Amino acid sequence: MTPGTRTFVSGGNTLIGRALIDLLLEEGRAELFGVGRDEPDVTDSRATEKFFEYARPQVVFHCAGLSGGIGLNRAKPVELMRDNLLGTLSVLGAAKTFGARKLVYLASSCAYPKLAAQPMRVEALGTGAMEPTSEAYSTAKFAGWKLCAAYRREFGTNFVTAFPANGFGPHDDFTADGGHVIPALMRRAHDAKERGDAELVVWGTGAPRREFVYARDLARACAFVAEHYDGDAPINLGGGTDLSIADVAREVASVVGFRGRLRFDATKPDGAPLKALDSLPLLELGWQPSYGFRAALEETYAWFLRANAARAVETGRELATR
Ligand code: GFB
Repeated sequence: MTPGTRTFVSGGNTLIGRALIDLLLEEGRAELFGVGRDEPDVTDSRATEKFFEYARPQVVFHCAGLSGGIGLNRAKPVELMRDNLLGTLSVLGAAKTFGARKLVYLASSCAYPKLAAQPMRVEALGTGAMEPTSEAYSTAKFAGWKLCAAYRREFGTNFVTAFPANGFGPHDDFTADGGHVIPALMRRAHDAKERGDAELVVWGTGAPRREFVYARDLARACAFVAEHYDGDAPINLGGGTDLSIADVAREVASVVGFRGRLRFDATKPDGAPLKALDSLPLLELGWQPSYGFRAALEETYAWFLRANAARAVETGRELATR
């Protein structure tokens, strides 16, 4: 990708989409279209076609699609599935119609079978039942992969599918009930510290394990795949840190500075027991993660504090003008 490569990143408001836009802007490696308010509502196929007709992106990263943690997946399966299916149909269709030379579709590690052998290899996809708590969303992400494969087969389009590990970082959903484990725990540990609470509740048993990759590393991996991978097979974006949820909770509490005790609430769901990815194909292509887990957590919390302060000022300003 060069400074003149016409590029569109859908989902500029998503964790990875935003990190990817920031990366491409910082490195000046693309001529970006559809950033911020210019991004079309990709669940509206007509608006998406109109945008592609004007922007004519040569490279497309399809990161758009509502996502959330185990809480949101249990509460809003229809909205999650519908939003992801509509967006993927629109963007892949428009990318084919207007001749994008490369499209990278971001699926999700939850599309793997719940009990897949670890670390999960792409050959395991579709060989067993998915984790029930996120099955609607996971099926939509799985369908996106299959649609990419169908476009490749029928039209020879260079659409590749990437399965990222659990991402975290700035611009994530930090709501206590809707966010993924790291942002949700960070928000709750911060509030507990501010209130002087004696304990912080962690959902589930703490026993499940997850592989975490910092959003800036996932963005770098996406850009790397756009330039170096054209294969039929999907590719895992991992190489991150494999931790138990209990260890994640301890790390988050330590970074936030919450000194109380952790209480594990086993009435909340654990979700998939393990979710580590086999990312050897990506690593063998020459990509390497560049952030350590602790440093990435600290950078995320520093961003959270700035965003929180800005929001407090904004709210304060609103209150003052009432
Ligand atoms: O990150 P998470 O919500 O999603 O949960 P998944 C990971 C683990 O963290 C589960 C535990 O075992 C949760 O029980 N956990 C502990 C918490 N405390 C909390 C908390 O305060 N909030 C949350 N959310 N979890 C997601 C899918 O599965 O993986 C998404 O639901 C997406 O659709 C994502 O695919 C990549 O990792 O279990």
